[in-house]
Amino acid sequence: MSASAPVLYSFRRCPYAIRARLALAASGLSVRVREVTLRNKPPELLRASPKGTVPVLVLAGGGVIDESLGIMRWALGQSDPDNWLRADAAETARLIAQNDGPFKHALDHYKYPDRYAGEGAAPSARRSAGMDILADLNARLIAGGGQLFGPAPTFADVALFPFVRQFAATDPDFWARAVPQPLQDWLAGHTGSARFHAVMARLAPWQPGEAEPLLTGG
Ligand SMILES: N[C@@H](CCC(=O)N[C@@H](CS)C(=O)NCC(=O)O)C(=O)O
Repeated sequence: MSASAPVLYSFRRCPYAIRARLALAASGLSVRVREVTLRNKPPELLRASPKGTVPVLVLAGGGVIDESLGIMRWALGQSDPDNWLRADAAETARLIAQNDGPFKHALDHYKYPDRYAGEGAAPSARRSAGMDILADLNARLIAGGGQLFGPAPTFADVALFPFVRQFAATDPDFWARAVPQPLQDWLAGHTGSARFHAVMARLAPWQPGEAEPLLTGG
C-alpha cells in the first residue's frame, strides 16, 4: 500500500515544504518523504520538476505538483477534517500574496543582510517593512479571536506561520520585546503543536533504493 503512496520531495527547514507537509499531515493521507539536500538535488527530483525547488509531490499516477500551495490544495481537496478550506478564498489569497511576496522579500533581507548589502537599504528598514505586514496579521488575530479567520486555524494560518517563524528566529530578543502578544501567541501555538513537531522530525537525506519514511496524518 505504501508503495503506491505519493512521494514528497522535501527539505526540513524550508517554509514552503513545511506548509505542504502540514497540509498533507492534516489530510491524513500517507506520503513517502524524500528529504533533499538543496546543494545536491537527486536527479529523480529534477526529472519530476526541472525548476528544482521543493516541495514537489509526485502522485501515484505520475502527476506532479511542484508548488507548495498546490500541494496544500490537493491534500485538503482529498480530505480536510479540520476544515482549513472554510475561510474566505479572496482574503486568503490576499494574505498569501502579501506573505509570499513583500513579506518574504523583507524576511530575506532581514535574515541575510550581507547578501543584499549592495542594495543600500539598512536591515532595520527591512525589518520594519516586515513588521508593518505583521501588524496587519496581528489586527486580524485580535479581531478573529486568535487565528486569522476566527478562533481556529485555516489554510492561511498554516501557509503563513512557517515564514513568520523564520522572522522570529532571526532575532529572538527583538521578537520577544517588540512584537505584539497576540502574534507571539499565534506563532507559539502553531510551533508548539504535535503536528508541527511530527512534520519537523529529522530525516536523513534520501538515497535511491532506500525506503522512505511515511508522513502520516495527525
Ligand atoms: N513557489 C515555490 C517556492 C519553493 C522554494 O523556493 N523552495 C526553496 C527552498 S525553501 C527551494 O527549493 N529553493 C531552491 C534551491 O535553493 O536550490 C513553492 O511555493 O513551492
